[in-house]
Amino acid sequence: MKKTGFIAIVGLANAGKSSLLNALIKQKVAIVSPKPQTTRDNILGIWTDDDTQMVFVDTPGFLKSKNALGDYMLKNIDSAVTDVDAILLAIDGHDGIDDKELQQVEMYGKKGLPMVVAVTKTDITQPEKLIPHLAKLNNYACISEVFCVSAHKNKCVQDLKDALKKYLTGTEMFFEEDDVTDKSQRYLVQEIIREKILLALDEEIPHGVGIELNKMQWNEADARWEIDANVIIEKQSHKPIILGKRGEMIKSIGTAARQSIQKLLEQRVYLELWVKVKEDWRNNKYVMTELGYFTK
Ligand SMILES: Nc1nc2c(ncn2[C@@H]2O[C@H](COP(=O)(O)OP(=O)(O)OP(=O)(O)O)[C@@H](O)[C@H]2O)c(=O)[nH]1
Ligand SMILES: [Mg+2]
Repeated sequence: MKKTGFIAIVGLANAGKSSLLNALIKQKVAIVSPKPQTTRDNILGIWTDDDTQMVFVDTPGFLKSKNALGDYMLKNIDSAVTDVDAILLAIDGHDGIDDKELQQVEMYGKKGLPMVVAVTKTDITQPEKLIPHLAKLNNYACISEVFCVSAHKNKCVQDLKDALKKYLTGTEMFFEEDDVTDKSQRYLVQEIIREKILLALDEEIPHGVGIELNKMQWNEADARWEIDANVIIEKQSHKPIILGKRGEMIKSIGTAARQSIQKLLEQRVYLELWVKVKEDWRNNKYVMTELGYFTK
């Protein structure tokens, strides 16, 4: 009989949660970028082996909400930390562990669930600087264990996974053996396009970007996927920036996205992107719903 269960990965924006999720399940299901608030929805990453099925719930980073999309993201975090067997709190250790991180420990500690802390990005952290910060975590009885990990260098990720097994409380499989996520291919394609925009453009613009898939069709004659998507932006003034001089910016975003989508689908891809303005959509529940950010 397998041990099975759910583990929520939570933490501040940019803490390295999605990178850790991908490292834990050895597959890229969640997009990653240096910009805070990259993840908007809860994404399941599923790991199944001979004796376990661990379902990790990657969540949006904890930040103050500024609009309806922010409210939606916070609701996602709340819903992730109920009905799980354990909480995996990601703390970016490379700048030290201070009040804002310790507030997270206190906040999630109140949930009364086993809590494991993953101190992330240790490949870029100087150990002698980290040690006094780690000592602060000893004061919290709500922390069951602490692991210093690096998703990039795959350091201690397996140890962390082994340790998490003991918190699983289920015995029934929740997903098929070969499932790696609950998200559809369409969702993953949209996210890849958003990731390339996050990587290509400055701070403000990507936060106001949503992706709408108009078409995703297999063309048998040409043996390729044909994908057509709208890149929704929230301000007219962002349009020339995202298009770039002679359309070069959107073209290079399209090329990067196409290459990643080809890897995902393991087939040739033809991708067309259209930039559309929907003013202030992050406060418009109708547009948000259209883009897949369901609000209730
Ligand atoms: N050096 C190093 N950088 C990392 C590591 N893990 C994540 N990062 C970087 O940290 C940044 C944020 O990573 P994400 O995984 O997107 O962080 P997140 O917590 O999911 O962020 P949000 O979804 O915005 O809350 C990216 O630039 C990653 O490449 C790591 O192990 N080492
Ligand atoms: Mg993330």
